[in-house]
Amino acid sequence: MTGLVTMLGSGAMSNDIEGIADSDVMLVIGSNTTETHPVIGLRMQQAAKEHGARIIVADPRRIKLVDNACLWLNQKPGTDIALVNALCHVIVRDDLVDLDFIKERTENFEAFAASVAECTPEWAEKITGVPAADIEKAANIYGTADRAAIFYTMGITKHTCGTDNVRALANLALVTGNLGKRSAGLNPLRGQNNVQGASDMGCLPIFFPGYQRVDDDAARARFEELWGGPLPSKPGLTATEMTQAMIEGRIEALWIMGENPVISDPNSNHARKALENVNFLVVQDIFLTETAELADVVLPAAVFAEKEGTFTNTERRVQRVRQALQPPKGALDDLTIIQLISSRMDYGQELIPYHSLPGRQRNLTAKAEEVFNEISQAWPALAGINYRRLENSGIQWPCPSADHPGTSILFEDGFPIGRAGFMPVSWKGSEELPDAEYPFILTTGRVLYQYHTGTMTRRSKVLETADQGPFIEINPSDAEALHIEDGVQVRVISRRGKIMLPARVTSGISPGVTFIPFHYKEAAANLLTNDALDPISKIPEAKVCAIRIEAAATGS
Ligand SMILES: Nc1nc2c(c(=O)[nH]1)N[C@H]1C(S)=C(S)[C@@H](COP(=O)(O)OP(=O)(O)OC[C@H]3O[C@@H](n4cnc5c(=O)[nH]c(N)nc54)[C@H](O)[C@@H]3O)O[C@H]1N2
Ligand SMILES: Nc1nc2c(c(=O)[nH]1)N[C@H]1C(S)=C(S)[C@@H](COP(=O)(O)OP(=O)(O)OC[C@H]3O[C@@H](n4cnc5c(=O)[nH]c(N)nc54)[C@H](O)[C@@H]3O)O[C@H]1N2
Ligand SMILES: [Mo]
Repeated sequence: MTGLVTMLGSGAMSNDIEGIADSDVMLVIGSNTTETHPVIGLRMQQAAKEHGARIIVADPRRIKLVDNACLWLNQKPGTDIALVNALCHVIVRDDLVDLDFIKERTENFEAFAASVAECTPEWAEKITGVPAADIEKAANIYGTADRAAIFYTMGITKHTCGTDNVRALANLALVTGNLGKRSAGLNPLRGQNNVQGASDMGCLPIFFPGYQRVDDDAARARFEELWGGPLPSKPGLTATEMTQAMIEGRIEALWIMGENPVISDPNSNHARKALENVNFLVVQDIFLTETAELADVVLPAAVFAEKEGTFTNTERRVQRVRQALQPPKGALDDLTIIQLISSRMDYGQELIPYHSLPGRQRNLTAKAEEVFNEISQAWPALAGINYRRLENSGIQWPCPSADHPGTSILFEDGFPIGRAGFMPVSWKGSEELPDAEYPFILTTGRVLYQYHTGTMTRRSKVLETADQGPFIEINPSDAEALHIEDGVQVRVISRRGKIMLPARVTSGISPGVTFIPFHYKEAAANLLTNDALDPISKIPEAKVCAIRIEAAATGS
């Protein structure tokens, strides 16, 4: 049996952005869409205002999209499985299931139905804090819609139960037949501009390009032939597993390209210690970041506007990027840097045969095109795409042949590996929960004006002026009990670290729950967060840890 999540291993949207306009219902869960995917957020708002689409928001904070929603499920962080299983419970109980779809395209329905039999809305209310009546209402709205789409992002995945959260959502889409049709689907909105392209290319320890597993002998044989050499058959470590490996001295040298883990990794004190334990650290970045400051060698890279290639966006659309500027003196595009280094290692020139030689900027386009042609040989889903076809607009994969128009909606003609299996999941709490000493839940995330560790956005005067800097959201009742007023400095302490920052007192967050954006090095949320990992995806639990809050005027 193949689970839908395995088929969606790519993490891409099953549907397209254009289809948002015609959705009847959108369940937006763990995604602050208007701030983190503003273009898509705007489409959702338009769909609600102009086409009467009904939006259900499931988020522990009153995000802006709640203004356009018919229902806000204000759940406690880390309780999504209970919530989603209860939605499925009602849908099965009230016969809102799509039986034809279940019979023709899925398997394991009986086991799944049995697994949600006990997940009543009343049970879920106790765990999530969402009134049972609202869960009934949400299940009814989603379950009776013709075209219901799910959108989710980090509020779902950044948990020790992140994989199971996604499986629960996949079950919900399957049981209502909301896959393989327009304006529906299961839609994780990808984060960075080209994170989709990076995962497509195999920037994951278990995959060659195109999600072909390194431990699959047939796949490996194809790549060994294409690349003309032996390849490892064992998956490597994920970035998050590397932290522990560095602490234990199992990693001697590390080459970091375009990441700033000193600020972005959970439990930063631990992450910094790990990086300091590496004998030889190379950082390749466009700026001298906090991580680059720890490096033995810093390789200055060119920015996106200074290079050639393609970006693949969240709806699987492959698009050309063209050089608009020359890089500053000393900086090179990432591809050329990699080529220069590999040509000085064992590889020699032979295995990196892109015809334009390293360093020759003039030939960047030719070189990037050569790489692209190799990609279309390596992965059948891109076989039909080439630079000529990308000249004027992007193409959505899979695009298996030169006359194929690309695919805006996945699974329209069925699932690639036969039937999709329901994957029953059961709720269990987050790894670190509040107690007497650390009584609040901290969840973390983003704001509109800043991008992650701020290396880029914090250099922009316009953004820095518009943004209000670090803050912690606290419910008014908690603030009152702690004698904290809006705007005053507070000290926030977890088992791993402490920071100082101003309080933002708001009823947009529930009692007992707090939120800190992780952009600010002067009040780095990740000094507090928990680095416990999801056992399957190895994603850390950035969205739930336990903290204590003190008025900064008291104690030391
Ligand atoms: N302005 C801006 N835009 C960005 C980025 C940025 O840094 N700045 N980063 C980009 C990247 S790489 C990514 S991955 C995306 C991330 O995009 P999002 O996932 O939308 O961003 P976050 O703010 O991390 O979290 C989203 C929401 O999850 C909610 N949440 C927290 N815990 C839970 C929970 O347990 N359950 C549920 N259901 N919700 C929860 C938070 O309240 C928050 O509103 O944004 C991308 N876009
Ligand atoms: N507490 C908490 N922590 C989180 C999250 C959360 O929700 N909560 N979210 C997590 C998520 S989803 C993400 S994606 C990470 C992001 O974490 P990071 O990726 O570490 O954060 P960025 O600040 O985006 O770092 C990207 C770096 O790439 C550099 N760069 C930009 N363009 C180029 C280029 O063309 N070439 C090279 N070589 N470098 C370039 C930038 O200068 C920057 O230093 O943070 C994670 N950390
Ligand atoms: Mo991300």
